[in-house]
Amino acid sequence: MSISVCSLSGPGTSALHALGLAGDRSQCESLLQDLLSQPLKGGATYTEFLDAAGQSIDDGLCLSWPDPPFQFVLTTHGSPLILEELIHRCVELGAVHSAGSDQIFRVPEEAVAEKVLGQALGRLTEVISPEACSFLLEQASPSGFAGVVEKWKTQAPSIDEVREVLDRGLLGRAVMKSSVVVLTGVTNAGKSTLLNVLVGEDRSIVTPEEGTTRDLVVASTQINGFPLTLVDGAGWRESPGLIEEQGLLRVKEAIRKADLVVELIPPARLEEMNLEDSQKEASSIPESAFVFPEDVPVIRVLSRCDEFLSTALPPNCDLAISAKTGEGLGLLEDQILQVLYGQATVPEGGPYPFLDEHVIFLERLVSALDSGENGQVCLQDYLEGVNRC
Ligand SMILES: Nc1nc2c(ncn2[C@@H]2O[C@H](COP(=O)(O)OP(=O)(O)O)[C@@H](O)[C@H]2O)c(=O)[nH]1
Ligand SMILES: [Mg+2]
Repeated sequence: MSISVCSLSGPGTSALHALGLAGDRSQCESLLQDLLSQPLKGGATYTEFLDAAGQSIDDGLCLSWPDPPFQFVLTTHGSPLILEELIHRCVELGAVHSAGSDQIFRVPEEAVAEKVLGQALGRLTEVISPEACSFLLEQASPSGFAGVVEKWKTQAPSIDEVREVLDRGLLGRAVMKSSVVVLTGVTNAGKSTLLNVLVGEDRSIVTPEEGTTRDLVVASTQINGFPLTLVDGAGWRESPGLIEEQGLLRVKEAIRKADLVVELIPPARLEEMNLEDSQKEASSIPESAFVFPEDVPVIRVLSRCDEFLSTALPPNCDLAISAKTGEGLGLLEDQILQVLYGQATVPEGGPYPFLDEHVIFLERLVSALDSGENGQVCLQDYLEGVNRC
């Protein structure tokens, strides 16, 4: 019998799994007579899939498939175990398990580079915003990164053209990879409240008691389509307890690795900072607590601004927010993206390398072109996964 069965879906759990039956149509139909509890109907048959003992493996659809190489596509619930059992049953009934990941949706003739196309479509399941989905779909299209790579296969690019695409790498990768933003400030500055608001759920405990947060709280969110990892931890204060001191060490370590620090300065702290030096000595937190590494950008924010009596922004703050009323939060979000990426919206229009390996490939291509080659070897090596140039 010349029937092959293969999984059309990725590994692991998902909403649905699909497998394809390819080969001679009448042979496929006779296999299905044993596999399905229902007789085949025209386009789609809702049915149980039966094992050798006639027990149901799962229920799902058997679709008569219009395009070769498949004759039929079976959909099941999303467990990899069901998929495995169904493939096993098809093999019992005479099919050959083909491990090849045949594409269910074939790429059109004017196809874009399949490698990049696959990377873009494959990552659709990972992103959590509509903006990032649109971005990936565009990168998979002829006008996206997949498209330029395809074009370069037949028309050698100029070095300037490659450099121009390479320059877009920071923004493109930002859509796929979280930057780490650490929230810092004195105790009760409102760090945990802000984290909860930005994430949209209560991840960090909030109380009026100083020293509430001790361990680091790490939470994922997205702003305007850019994924971000937010880190909240212990706040600075005079004579912290033993556990808090440990917590502060963790905050310092997190700051060292951060892409950005958002320092919250509540009105009470502002007053303290405005005291004369001689008055400060008695009670204040050491200034050294607020020294950040030079290479980590800092946004200084007046927090709890609903409690601030003046309307003028203090000179040492970039903006004012209230996590309670929501004032200034949109501005803060935009500012975070501006500082990290130079713009607050996911890029649209044109090719953007979106993986680290794209940037490495483009850097190699630039140096190949720079040394007088036409770049085809480098391009081919990248597309075939060879690590030579
Ligand atoms: N009025 C006002 N209170 C706030 C605001 N943000 C936080 N708080 C309150 O300040 C206290 C400390 O907040 P918390 O988020 O735990 O501060 P943290 O120690 O910096 O994490 C809590 O009672 C919060 O309800 C704000 O924007 N306005
Ligand atoms: Mg806290």
